[in-house]
Order: sequence, then structure tokens, then C-alpha cells
Amino acid sequence: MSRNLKVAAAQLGPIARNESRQAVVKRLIDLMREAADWGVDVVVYPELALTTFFPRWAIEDEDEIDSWFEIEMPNAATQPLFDEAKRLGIGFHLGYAEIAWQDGVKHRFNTAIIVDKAGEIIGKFRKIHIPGHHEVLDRPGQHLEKKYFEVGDMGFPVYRAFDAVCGMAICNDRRWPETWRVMGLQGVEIVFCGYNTPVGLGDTYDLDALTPFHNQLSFQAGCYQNATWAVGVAKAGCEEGFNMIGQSMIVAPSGEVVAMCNTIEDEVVVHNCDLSRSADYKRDIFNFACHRRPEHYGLIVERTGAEPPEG
Ligand code: CDV
Repeated sequence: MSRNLKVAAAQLGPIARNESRQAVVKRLIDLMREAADWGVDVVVYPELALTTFFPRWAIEDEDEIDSWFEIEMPNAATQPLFDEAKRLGIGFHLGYAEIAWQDGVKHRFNTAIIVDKAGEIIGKFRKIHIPGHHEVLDRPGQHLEKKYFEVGDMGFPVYRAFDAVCGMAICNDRRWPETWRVMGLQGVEIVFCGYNTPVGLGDTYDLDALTPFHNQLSFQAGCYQNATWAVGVAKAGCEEGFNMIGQSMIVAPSGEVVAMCNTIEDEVVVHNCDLSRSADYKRDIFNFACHRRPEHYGLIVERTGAEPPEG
């Protein structure tokens, strides 16, 4: 029997450095209203959806760094988004930069939340795989996430929301099989994942021409191998002179892409996800209990004595 969850990938085009939170929230609400016209249950927004992608700049002033972060959620700027979600009866997923005080110590995380149809936060995730560097490099563009964010301290939790088992990943997390498998082992049925993926930074570990391919490959492989749906959502386009890929997509447990944005601007794509497709794969080819054999995998390092490459 089918069990449907109608989702929207709400892609954002560029956000200017001087664009206010209020202006961005207005864009998010416009996208949410468009999704509401499609009868959507949940809207998925990108990573760091409230501001420009500030980790491209080396900022030294602590107050200026803090100005890119949210101390509480919701707050004055984002409350209208929560109110509108409640009014429309739509849930959402939102990425933002979070300041968290724990035992009197300030922490900065790259965070995402799930908000239910009543406007309540019912799930949180803090990005684990923080890419880039701490220091400015001699190359065309910078990606300084390591300077601004600590590694997330929540693992990869799953939450029961919208009558589904929902998980979250943030951008670089999608490239790592562990991300998907840890949620897969918890029975995840749909993964929400926002991203800011630049091209032209001069990275040696990726080829710009392959960046869109690797984006799609990561989602398709993660979904198929863990029998889950995913909603991948970009902040796209030329932002402050730096190009970021779009390609926001909804991917089925079969690994098939069922919807994809075709612009690099604000855009909504929708799919009515049949969650029973996830159960079909979990019952059969990816029935972990029946077929997965972790006790026989061994550790390659133990068998060969080889050290992994540095880096
Ligand atoms: N925001 C990101 O995590 N971006 C990385 C880039 C820097 C490789 C990504 O994996 O898309």
C-alpha cells in the first residue's frame, strides 16, 4: 500500500552579502507559498539558507563573524517563516549558521532543523564533514568552513516526522557513504540535504567539469544503497562573483532522479514520494538484517598493514 509524502526542493539563487535576513525570509516564504499551491507537505531549503555563503571570506573580527550566525531559532527575522508554515500547514527543513552555548562555552555549527506543520522544531542536525580549510590558500577562491564551524556533535539522528523516518545531511556530508549508512541503519526513509557547492575555486581534489556529476552520483548512490528518498537542495548561481551549481533534485530509493531544477535561481520542484518504495527495497535487495555481513568485512589496514594516505 502506498504511503505518500509530497516534498518540495526549494532552491535559492544567489544571496548578496548585504541582503538582509528579512529579505531572504521573504524569498523563502514566496517559495513556500508556491509549494503550498502544489499541496506539498514539506519544503526543503538549502544549507546556510539565510545568508550569503560567508565562508568564502576570511573574516577576523569576532563580532562580524557572529553576525552571520543565529543565536536563537526562531528569531525576529525568521519568525514570519515559522508563522507562514503554520498558517499553510506545511513543514520545512532549513539550514543556518548556529551559535550554541554549552556549559558557558560558545560553539559555532553549520546546522539544519526540521519544523513540523504546527511550526515547532522537532529535529536538529549539525554538519559532520566540514570541508575546506582553516587558513587562506594561494588559489583563486577560498572555502574556509573549517575556520568557522566545529564538527557537529549530534551524530546522524533520524526523526519521525510527517509520518516518515526523516534524516538530515548538510552539503559535504552527502559525499560520504557513512552519512547514508548510519541513517540507513536507523531505517531512514527520506533524507533532507542542503548544499552550497562552488566551482572554480582551484581545488585539486575535484574537477569542476565533474562537480555536477559528483553531486548527482552522491545522491543517487546514497539513496539506492540505503533504500531511501532524498531531497537535495542547492544555493545556486553566481553569488558575489563565485559560481555555485544548482541541480536541486529529488531522488527515489531506486536511485532514479524524479525531479530536478533546471535554473540556477529561486525555483521549486515537487514530487509526491511513495515511502512504500523505500520499504520495498528494505524488504528485498537491501534487507540489512538478511544480507549485510559486517562481521565478515574485516579491516583492510589490519590485513595489509597499509597506512592510509596522509591528508
Ligand atoms: N558547503 C560545502 O560543504 N561544499 C563542499 C565543497 C567545498 C566541496 C561540497 O561538498 O559541495
